[in-house]
Amino acid sequence: MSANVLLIEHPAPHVVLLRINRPEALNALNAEVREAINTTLPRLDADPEVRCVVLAGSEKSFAAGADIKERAGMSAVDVMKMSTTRGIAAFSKPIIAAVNGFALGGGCEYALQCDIVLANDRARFGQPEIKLGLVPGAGGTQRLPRVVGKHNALYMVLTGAMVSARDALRMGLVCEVVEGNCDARAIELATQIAAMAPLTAKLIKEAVNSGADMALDAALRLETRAHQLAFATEDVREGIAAFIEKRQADFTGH
Ligand code: CO8
Repeated sequence: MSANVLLIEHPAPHVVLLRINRPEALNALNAEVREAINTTLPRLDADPEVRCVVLAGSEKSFAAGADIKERAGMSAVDVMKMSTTRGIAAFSKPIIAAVNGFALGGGCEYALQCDIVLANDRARFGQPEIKLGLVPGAGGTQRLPRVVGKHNALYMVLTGAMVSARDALRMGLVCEVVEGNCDARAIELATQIAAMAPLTAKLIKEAVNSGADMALDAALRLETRAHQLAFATEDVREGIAAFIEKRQADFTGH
């Protein structure tokens, strides 16, 4: 595996920025990129110094989907043997997608697997698989409707049309649209999140993500347990003491 298809940057304390780096192919997600993401994220998950991750691409493209040239001629068995995309969805810490330019097919699905999605004003989101005769394979028929609703999702997956950043914002696929380039804003948000109590951030993320797949009653019980568990951390003492003493909390992750 060549080292540079996924650049690892450290733009702020406790923040790691992963940059997909195949600009010549609009950051198409070939096996090398997918493998790099799938092996790097578990390492960052286990590193207590890392509290928040930004996933970004290049100026023109976040990721233009699976590498179509690599998939040409593949059999169903070849596709079954390929590594899956659990990497992002299984990451337990907050992860922000900074989408500049294209987020298509697997690229849109990678953004959907992140917790917060920012876009620049030139971003284009789409699930063009149908134009290739393909069914989306990393959440386009499942996560997308849960985020934007059935009708917006079916519009995207059945037409393959690209939607603008503004339309993505309207649909709830994106939280914020930034003029120019959204990397700096993503790093700013990540820095803000990295200053919070990291174990609490994980509990909150788990409650939101796991709870979304449960009946409300069970999900509320999950939230109650997470709420109670947070009281076992030293960071809760620190957060409450900092409030009473009118100072900034210094969370240590304990
Ligand atoms: N795969 C391979 N190469 C690509 C891809 C891609 N997905 N997208 C762009 N490229 C390459 C082009 O072939 C071209 O290379 P070259 O110069 O060697 O010919 C280079 O990137 C630049 O692309 P264009 O010249 O086409 O640039 P344009 O600005 O004219 O067009 C588009 C940009 C509209 C984004 C266009 O490139 C395009 O339509 N790309 C394909 C988008 C697409 O269909 N994506 C879906 C792929 S299928 C998929 O994602 C299934 C997901 C299953 C799960 C996977 C989990 C990872």
